[in-house]
Amino acid sequence: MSTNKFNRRKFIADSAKAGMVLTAANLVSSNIFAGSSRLFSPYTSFEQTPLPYAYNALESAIDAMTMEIHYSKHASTYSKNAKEAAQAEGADLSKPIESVLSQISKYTPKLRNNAGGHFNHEFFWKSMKPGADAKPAGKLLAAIEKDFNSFDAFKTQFADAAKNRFGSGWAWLISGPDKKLKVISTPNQDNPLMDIAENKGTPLLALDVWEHAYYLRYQNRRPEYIENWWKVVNWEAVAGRM
Ligand code: MN3
Repeated sequence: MSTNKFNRRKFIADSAKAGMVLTAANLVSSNIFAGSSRLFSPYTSFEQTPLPYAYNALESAIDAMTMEIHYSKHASTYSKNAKEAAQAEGADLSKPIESVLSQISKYTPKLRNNAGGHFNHEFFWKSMKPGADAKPAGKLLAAIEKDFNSFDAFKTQFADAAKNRFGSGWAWLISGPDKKLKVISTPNQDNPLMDIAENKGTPLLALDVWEHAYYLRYQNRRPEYIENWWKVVNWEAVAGRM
């Protein structure tokens, strides 16, 4: 384990012990995240990062053409427009995008939509992997069973949030300010890190239910997309965000 990684973990552990409220803004302002340690940062820059698998790797749930258009057209446009809007509005592009999201009410709808869109997609790609396990294990499974009664009850609640989000938006599993796990959904490209969010918290898992995410294979059958999507959820990544 690198020194940077160790220091960050130790900082987070010590801060949690001290009962500090960890917001994106105060983590970002900490020296631990300055300079080269940004390379190891769990935070999101304004730049699009490479997809962690091939376009056709998630075929059991999402076809290659959808992945390619989604990543190389839709998501790359959010990144480009977020940078453009951040520059025009005087937001600091060298800081993680989380710090902009935490005070998004200060900015225009263009930055809200595109910074949200960029963060949400970076988060979404890393929430999936080929050959995923059917369910989580360890602490994450225990926390889900505690807060939703069972893993199946959680899946039903999450799928319902995704199905019932009218129009375009996202379904989320978050850890709320009370540290309880909660299922929520957001409209458009909003997310639970935004100061304007109805339900704020740390995002653990996200599902894109915009039609561009599933229409080529599933057309109007959003529930079928959601059902198949469980096959590619990267539970290790979700657990790592707790
Ligand atoms: Mn999308």
